[in-house]
Amino acid sequence: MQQQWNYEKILQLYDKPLLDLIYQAYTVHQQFFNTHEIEACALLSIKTGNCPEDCTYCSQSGHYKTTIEKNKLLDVNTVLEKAKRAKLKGAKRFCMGAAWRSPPKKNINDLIKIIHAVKNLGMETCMTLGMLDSEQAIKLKKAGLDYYNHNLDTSREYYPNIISTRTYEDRIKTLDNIAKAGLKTCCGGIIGLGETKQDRVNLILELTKLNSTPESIPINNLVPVEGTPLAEVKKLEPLETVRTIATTRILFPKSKIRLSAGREILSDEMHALCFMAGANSIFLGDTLLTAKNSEPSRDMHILSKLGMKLEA
Ligand code: SAM
Ligand code: DTB
Ligand code: SF4
Repeated sequence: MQQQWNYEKILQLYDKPLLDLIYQAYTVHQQFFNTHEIEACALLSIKTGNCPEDCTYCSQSGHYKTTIEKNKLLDVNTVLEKAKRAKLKGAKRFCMGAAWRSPPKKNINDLIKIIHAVKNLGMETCMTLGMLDSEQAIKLKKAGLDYYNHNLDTSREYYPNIISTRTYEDRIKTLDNIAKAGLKTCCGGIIGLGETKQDRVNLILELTKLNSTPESIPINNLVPVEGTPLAEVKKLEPLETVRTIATTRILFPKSKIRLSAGREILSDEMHALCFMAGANSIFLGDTLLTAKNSEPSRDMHILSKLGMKLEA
């Protein structure tokens, strides 16, 4: 847990003149990372739709009428083929997501087989399957899982406007179970949910209060989905994304910060600013879980224009 931060100190950083903030973040970034390299992770939805949770941003919630194709848990060979393709394209970690409140008992053995198969390719594995108790977390760790993604999503104050079926404390409990099992934590949030600047600052503050510092911090920009309550929410000013990333970089100098969902609508120049502000990880591939991602050929072109490359 980081002790020295409070709301006022984080707000002071967040509110700095933008170029000073980016400069400070870049200076911190240079101390711990090669700033010319970006980590590439691939994403696959291994169980899609009919989720009992009511996350107001999500295409997969059973509470809303969206047009996604729903799927039961994919079989191990289908997952393996997708992982092989992702590896060939340069992804070093394979992240698998499932639309569950928590992984059902009957699926645990299949999940273990999937972890073994992807690990055998020499890839790192990450899963995001909803809430975990300590026994589930230990089983996944024993199977060889490297990372578990579970986001706080937004500030504690704004959270009740976004999700009612699981609490902030439920999320923190899962994050504790993940860390205690020895899994690496991937934990961040979404911006552009209609939250205020204060909420973005408070989300970052909440991340500093976790018992275990996340190794990976995804910053998702809302991808608005027709049929969900947030489909028409007012677009976030793009430079707020840069401020959020830069502030997070300064507070978490050693964590990977992932410019996650919502890159498709960001310009090449915005990508450059986000990388300068300290983002050093992306999802590479045509699709995220259900939404379109930025085209891989475009990503490679942006990196080449910036004199950057994918992490080996
Ligand atoms: N179902 C699992 C859970 O929520 O715990 C894992 C998958 S869920 C899709 C993982 C994260 O993706 C969410 O916590 C949220 O931060 C992000 N996400 C989901 N839908 C999104 C959207 N439409 N736009 C941006 N980010 C989104
Ligand atoms: C995370 O924070 N972002 C990823 C990953 N963790 C699993 C998911 C983004 C989902 C974007 C919307 C979609 O594809 O449905
Ligand atoms: Fe379910 Fe995850 Fe979507 Fe929430 S974000 S509705 S838990 S799939």
